[in-house]
Amino acid sequence: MDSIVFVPTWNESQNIDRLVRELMTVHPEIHVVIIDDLSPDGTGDIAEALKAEFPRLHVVHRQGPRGRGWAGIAGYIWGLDHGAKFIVEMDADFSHRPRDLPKIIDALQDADAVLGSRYIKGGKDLRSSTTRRIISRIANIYQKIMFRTHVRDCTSGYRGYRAEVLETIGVRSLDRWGPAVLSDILYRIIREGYRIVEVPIEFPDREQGESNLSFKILWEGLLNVARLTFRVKR
Ligand SMILES: Nc1nc2c(ncn2[C@@H]2O[C@H](COP(=O)(O)OP(=O)(O)OP(=O)(O)O)[C@@H](O)[C@H]2O)c(=O)[nH]1
Ligand SMILES: [Mg+2]
Repeated sequence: MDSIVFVPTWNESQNIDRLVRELMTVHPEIHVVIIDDLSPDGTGDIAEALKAEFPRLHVVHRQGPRGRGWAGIAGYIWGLDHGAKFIVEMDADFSHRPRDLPKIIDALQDADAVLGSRYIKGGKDLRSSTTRRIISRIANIYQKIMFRTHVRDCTSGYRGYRAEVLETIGVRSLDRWGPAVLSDILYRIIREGYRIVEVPIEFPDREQGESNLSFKILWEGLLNVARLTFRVKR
């Protein structure tokens, strides 16, 4: 398979059906992989049922403790083990718009990693909460300074990678429970000198369902960037 997009899900039963349908429509060949952590609201069952309709849909039901980070790592490894050339990750809640997917895959033709960016020309953070927009801005400035990078949207979770990049940076041996895994990946990609391209995305509020953001996630994100920068082991 050429390209996959994987979507970590936790209680996304209100979004999953429409998301799968839209992803299948926006790209005629892409394989969609749902990485669900046995969501109690039945997201995994809904996804499983959709497989009959969409042969390009795959569902991983993770056992054990849940986590956006571990689900992401499972997604990278799924793509590598299935011979994908391009591996894209995105959220299930329509903050990441399916219609932006072809743009990310196109840009991967000439890049090692592609980030959907809110902070370049044409990109927008459309969320209604000023606090959330400010937190994201500050988190980005902090990470940009710490990693000494030209990347504008370091914390974006709408991203694509060439498979060999993920293999080289050692995603198989990563162990991170939360979304901070995105920093682990970006840090390693920057350090290896890979070519990173940003494409503009609009980032609206989640359409349905409940937020997973917590103080614990923010704190872990802050700490992880410092750990990486100062090369502190775990
Ligand atoms: N598999 C898995 N996915 C998760 C977990 N936590 C969050 N996710 C998914 O990761 C993606 C990002 O989570 P969100 O809840 O949208 O986090 P956010 O964007 O910071 O916050 P909101 O948009 O306000 O909800 C979504 O697709 C979630 O369903 C988890 O523990 N396991
Ligand atoms: Mg979200």
